[in-house]
Amino acid sequence: MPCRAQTDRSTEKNVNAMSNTIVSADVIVTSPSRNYVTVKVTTADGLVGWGDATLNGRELSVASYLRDHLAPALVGRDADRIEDVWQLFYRGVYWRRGPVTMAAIGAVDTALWDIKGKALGVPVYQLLGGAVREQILTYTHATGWDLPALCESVDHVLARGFRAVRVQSGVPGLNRVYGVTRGAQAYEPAGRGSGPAEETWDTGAYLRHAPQMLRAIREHVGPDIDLLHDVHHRLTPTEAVQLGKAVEPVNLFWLEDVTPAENQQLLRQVRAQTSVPLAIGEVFNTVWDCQQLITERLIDYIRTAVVHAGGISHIRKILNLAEVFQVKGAPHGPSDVSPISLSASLHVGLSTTNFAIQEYMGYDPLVSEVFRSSFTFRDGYLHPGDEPGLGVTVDEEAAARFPYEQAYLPIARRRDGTMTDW
Ligand code: GCO
Ligand code: MG
Repeated sequence: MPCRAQTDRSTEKNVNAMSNTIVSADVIVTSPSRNYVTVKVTTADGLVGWGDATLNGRELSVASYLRDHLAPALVGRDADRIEDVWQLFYRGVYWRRGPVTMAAIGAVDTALWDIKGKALGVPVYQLLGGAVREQILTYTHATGWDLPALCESVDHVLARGFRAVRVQSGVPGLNRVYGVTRGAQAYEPAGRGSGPAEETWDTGAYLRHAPQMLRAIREHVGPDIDLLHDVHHRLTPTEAVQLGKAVEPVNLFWLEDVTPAENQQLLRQVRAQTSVPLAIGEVFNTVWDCQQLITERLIDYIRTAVVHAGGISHIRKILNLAEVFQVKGAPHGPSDVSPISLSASLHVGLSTTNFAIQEYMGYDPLVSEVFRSSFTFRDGYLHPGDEPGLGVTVDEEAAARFPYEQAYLPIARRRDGTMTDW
């Protein structure tokens, strides 16, 4: 027998044979008020799918990962094989997980779901099993440097129809605080420029202030409004217990990111000692990052987002695991998650039983010049709309008018200069 390589023609890719063959995957980086990274996947018969790959402060790394590594391997593949493409980019790379990789995979996955919806003429939530609810409960942010400003901001949010509101305020003695603006403008943490802004952090000052602020806001809104608060990874488990106990009477919807969650077993202490509901997970990228928190029920809400946790396919796996343990989904939805990702989250939310609430920070008006979205907001609830696919299109000419601008998230130091978690 000749020792010669044989070509099995039946497994060769035939680009022209299938109309759903991917013919291009392009990356668009645009900055209508803030940076967004978008992937555009096109099939041979002209269907276009959009995916969000925005990783705040590290946008270009994901753009490069997509352009240099995923796009060339995507061309020629069958757009119908969403799960297989996901596995290809997850397992086939050997170097797994991490925010850059998973945002890039997530964008491709989202774009392929968009294409499948368009190919079949149905909204993506129909492909995910159909609606299990009529609309999706949502919360937005209220922010005020002092209590009167915060109360005013809360009133404004309630007047817009929200029934759930995240409240963040300034801390006496600190100049800048996560989630808080000094004026009426929306909070945007990423600062344009060539390096990160520095903030000073003082845990004692925060712990003295936060419980009274939350008590005052509960008094202001009465018992029927859902109140949430984001600690943004700042406390040790012991400090988290102190805060949790102090705010139990406020009856919060949740306390978010009380500790940096790398050491997940440390959350056991917090769970054992306070009944305050906990939400964690916006910086997680895979089901393996959430596994312990979910299976030990160390949290009540898992916060992973479509964009940062491997797309629609993977967030469904996370939420399905969470359902078994009575943990609910509550995806991250700041302005640095683009309307594509928000819309994808709404399709998941409409069709997933244990989906509790969607964060909806809203967008600068310039964002809607680039992203045309069909989702609607009414009386505190969102709906993704019924357009085939995800219901978001990108105006590429408008996107080109807003070139990328370098931007960084801030960093935080304690009063003695030590770097701490922002
Ligand atoms: C939230 C988040 C955000 C993040 C931001 C970082 O709960 O909405 O904590 O505000 O800080 O997305 O890019
Ligand atoms: Mg948060």
